[in-house]
Amino acid sequence: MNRLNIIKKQLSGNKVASSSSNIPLNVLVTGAAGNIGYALVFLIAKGTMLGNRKINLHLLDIPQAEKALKGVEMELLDGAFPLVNKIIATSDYKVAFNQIDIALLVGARPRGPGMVRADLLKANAKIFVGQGQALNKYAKKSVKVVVVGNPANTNCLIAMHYAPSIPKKNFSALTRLDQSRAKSLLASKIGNINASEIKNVIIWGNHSKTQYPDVNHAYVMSNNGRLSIRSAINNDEYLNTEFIKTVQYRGAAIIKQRGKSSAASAANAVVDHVKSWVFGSDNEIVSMAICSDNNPYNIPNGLIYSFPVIIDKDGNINIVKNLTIDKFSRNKMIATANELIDEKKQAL
Ligand code: NAX
Repeated sequence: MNRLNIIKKQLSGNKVASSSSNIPLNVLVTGAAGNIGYALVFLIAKGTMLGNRKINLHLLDIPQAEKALKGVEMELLDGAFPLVNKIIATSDYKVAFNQIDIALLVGARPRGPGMVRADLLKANAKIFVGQGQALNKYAKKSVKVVVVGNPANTNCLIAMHYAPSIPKKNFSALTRLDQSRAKSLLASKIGNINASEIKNVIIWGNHSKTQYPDVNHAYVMSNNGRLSIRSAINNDEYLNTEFIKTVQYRGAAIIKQRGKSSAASAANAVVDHVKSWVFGSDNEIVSMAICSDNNPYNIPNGLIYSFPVIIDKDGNINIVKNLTIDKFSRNKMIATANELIDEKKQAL
């Protein structure tokens, strides 16, 4: 055996014994050269999303963004991340979607000058038809899909529609950022507690200004056990008006301050969403927009609608049943469903 072969043998002997958890997961990030993509890929590379699992990062952007995408790839390489097995930066769907385990569909067309919402819906519908077809053709059938690009719920619906070979339960859109925003706002209103101590806040419906952040089932732990958020805050007028509006308009408020839309907080929410889906939500209610077929709250079928869910350790998503819904909540849940029905009519 020559010296090179001896070294190779020694090196392979040093590798961790192969087990399913050492097979790298293929993670796709679309719009990887964009605002959110730039924050997200480094969180993933560091292991924040999938723990110790090795990953192959598939980075997709449009040909016009190839130069910037190359820069992101170079920085990822410069991070020398131990968990990153391979980086594929491309504008080719066939390469990007090949055998992926997780699809983070962040890239979308922003609203341009003179564009009305209907134009935006149509422009993005085209993108998500293509990405749905690519999922159908090239991804693993077990792929977990998270749509972030707006209008996220309807884009997700389109992708799901064009990927009939992948189970509907594998599709989701992000409302975790809205949930985190709501928790943080409640924590600062109560004072002296951390947002993570607020449990079971629900986001119903669309990731838009019609979303309904619902605190009726939320609580915080006190010395005497669970204290409902309504008791802790003791101001229903605030909770039924200003609180809801602040969460609904938080995205716009960030744009006003930064001159750009939320990026790091959105990336953080994507990580939380996937983490809950892969490792379970630890019996806590979290919100994610999923297919509304046969849901227990009489929301029309055929939408991607944000529900309260609990996810078990095997990644099964279960909508939390039997929550009491008062008239105020019901009206808000219907209003946001109606917006989704309208978007669906325009986009499909
Ligand atoms: P940027 O405009 O910074 O980046 C978007 C990236 O997507 C660009 O690099 C662009 O070239 C790329 N892209 C466009 N079409 C593509 C295609 N067909 N395939 C692959 N890549 C494509 O936007 P950014 O701030 O990163 O936001 C991305 C999307 O997330 C937007 O639609 C935004 O509205 C949405 N958001 C969704 C949130 C949610 O909670 N669901 C919150 C944050 C954010 O507003």
